[in-house]
Amino acid sequence: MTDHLELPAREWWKSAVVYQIYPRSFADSDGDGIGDLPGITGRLDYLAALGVDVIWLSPVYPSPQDDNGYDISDYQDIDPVFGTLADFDELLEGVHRRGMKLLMDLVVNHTSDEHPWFVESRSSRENPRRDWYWWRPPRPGMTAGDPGAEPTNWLSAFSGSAWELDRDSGEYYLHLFSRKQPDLNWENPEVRAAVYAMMRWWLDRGVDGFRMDVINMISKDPALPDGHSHPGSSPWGDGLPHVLNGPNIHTYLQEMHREVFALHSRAFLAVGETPGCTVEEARLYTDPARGELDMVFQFEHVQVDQDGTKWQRRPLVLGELRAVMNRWQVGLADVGWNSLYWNNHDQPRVVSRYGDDGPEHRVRAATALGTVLHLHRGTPYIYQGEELGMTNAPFVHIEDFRDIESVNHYAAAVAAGQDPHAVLEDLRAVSRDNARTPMQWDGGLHAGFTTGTPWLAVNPNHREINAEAAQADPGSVWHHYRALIGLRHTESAVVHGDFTLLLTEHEQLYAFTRRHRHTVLLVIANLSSRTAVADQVPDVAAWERAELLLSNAPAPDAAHHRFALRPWEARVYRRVQ
Ligand code: TEU
Repeated sequence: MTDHLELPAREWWKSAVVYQIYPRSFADSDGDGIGDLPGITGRLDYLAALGVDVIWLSPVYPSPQDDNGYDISDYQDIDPVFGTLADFDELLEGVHRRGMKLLMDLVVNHTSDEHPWFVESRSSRENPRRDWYWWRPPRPGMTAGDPGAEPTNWLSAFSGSAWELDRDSGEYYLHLFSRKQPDLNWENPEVRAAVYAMMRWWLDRGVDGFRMDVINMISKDPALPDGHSHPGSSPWGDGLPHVLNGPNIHTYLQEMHREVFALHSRAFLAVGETPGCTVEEARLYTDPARGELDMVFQFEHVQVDQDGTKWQRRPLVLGELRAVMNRWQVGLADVGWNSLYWNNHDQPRVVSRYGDDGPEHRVRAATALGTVLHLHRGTPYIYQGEELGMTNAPFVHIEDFRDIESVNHYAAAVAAGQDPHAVLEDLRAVSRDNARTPMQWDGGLHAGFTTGTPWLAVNPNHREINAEAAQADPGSVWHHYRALIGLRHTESAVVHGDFTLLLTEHEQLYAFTRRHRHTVLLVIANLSSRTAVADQVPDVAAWERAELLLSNAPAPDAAHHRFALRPWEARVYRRVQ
């Protein structure tokens, strides 16, 4: 980070760009077809050349891999498939030596069912760790195992009931995700103390903070009430209102801050993944005076193309996306801080989802979307391959998918009578596996990801879309992302500037200004595959004469009589007033 941006040390992350690595798919060093820590270490110079400041590492802890590592069986070691703690220490040293920081993925809403804590908890009703998880008897008047005997009518995120019967004890345990991911009971102070001790252990090892998995789910409504029935999927009910942003969430986060982060002089980064979080709640989570989180991942902007669940797809309406992004910019303008993302390991590739991934427009669309995102106020997160304009994958059969969420949804939807072809279409569009195909390093065998058989098929378009080709091409998405990162490190208006949305009704253009002291930036992008006229921009004549700071297309030819942008063209102008 550059101190001329005048940031207090504890807010270093306001001028940082974070790069998310999904280790399983990033770089394989030992030929087993699965990415690993030495593979990441071997690619640190690539990340340093891109210019990112922070690496967020998706889980590499010991895990049965039921949910690709988000089911943890030991919080203080490394799964052998990814390497060893010595490999981790070598990676961390390499990250720090290059002036970067590293965040671990903290998954403490739930453990694996193979974690010793759960193994003990399920061993008997009298076990001292029984209350470390959510155990409940069958619904009153019903027999364990009978349909509907589950303690609540909640659906899990991965299909089926959120309760699993343990026949030995005749009780059910709660799992908001897979049945191999039992939810920890954060009401129990012993659970909280154990989590905090583990967090301190990683900070003492030198990590620089955490991305906190579904952290706003750790406080549940202790009454565990039934949810309102899902339209068309009864008898199941929606448990989310009873597990999101629960009654003790702020108490727990403030306690975590006191028991973990406040004990160190270093400035860390704590970013919470908070599905279902509103702007109002984010103001509470990220208000620095409250000592909770530095920023959150909200989900509203990655749900504007959905009608209810992610499988109920509808076309993107630019105005809706723009309105959501604006609401979050305005809502956190005076307190708190935004995270900025389009992609992660759970979301389809944005150039396929909100852009145009055809050969004619893919590069422009990817760089236009990147420009819009990175010029907002907040901390941008780049997901591996986004900087290459990687696209969704051409999955064909259900056997091509690996993600538990997708595989379970297909089985449940087809069993419920849905057309398998239609369900496959939904998977092709929004399956999390779209984000998890191996990183495309070069145009050779398996895209240079592995010398073995990749755990998930490499996208065949790696022959054209790969890091080697992108770094050699000044007009690539990679070089544009590098320029965006550089702008954040040098232009104080990108970090500190206010945000004013323009052209709020335009169907193609996304435009806004960022103003800081005497500098004003105009960001304008044509997020469509047709030319767009932009002469309604206020003070357009002055902007036409302004300095063109960054663009994803050759300078507009002088013949242009009007302020028009070509398909997927994005520009950043600067004026000093
Ligand atoms: O995701 C939580 C979450 O909200 C996701 O279930 C998301 O809604 C869904 O994947 C959209 O399709 C976190 C992790 O990012 C995810 O990979 C894990 O599967 C999940 O928690 C359980 O740990």
